[in-house]
Amino acid sequence: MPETIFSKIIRKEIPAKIVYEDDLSLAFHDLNAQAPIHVLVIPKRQIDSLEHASEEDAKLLGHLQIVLQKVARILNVHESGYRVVMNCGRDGGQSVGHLHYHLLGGRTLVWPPG
Ligand code: DGP
Repeated sequence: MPETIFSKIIRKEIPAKIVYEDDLSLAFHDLNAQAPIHVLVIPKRQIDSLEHASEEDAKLLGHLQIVLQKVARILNVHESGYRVVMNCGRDGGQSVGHLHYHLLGGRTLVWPPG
């Protein structure tokens, strides 16, 4: 599938406020923040969406969740709490075709989401 703006962020061709990086993943602040803390955690290898993930990606997806935990600690929302969201497909509200987790925190979040 065609690459997205996130590939350019991974290659540092366009700037992003990076919170954490390792060989497999990148975490950076969302341009369109919906909460005081709103960070995206993405795999460096493009998977278009959760629907495009396979059993071979299970370890990578697990790694991304541990990265979310690290990001929460780096940004000091690990005790107050936070929400992890992954939008998938049109009805899920996914706008960028490169799988990503949203980490939202820094305020009390309502449920259910819109
Ligand atoms: P989603 O709607 O779940 O696909 O989320 C995509 C998010 O990506 C959305 O919250 C806005 C964010 N975003 C889109 N383009 C950029 C960009 O160039 N830089 C950053 N930091 N975030 C972006």
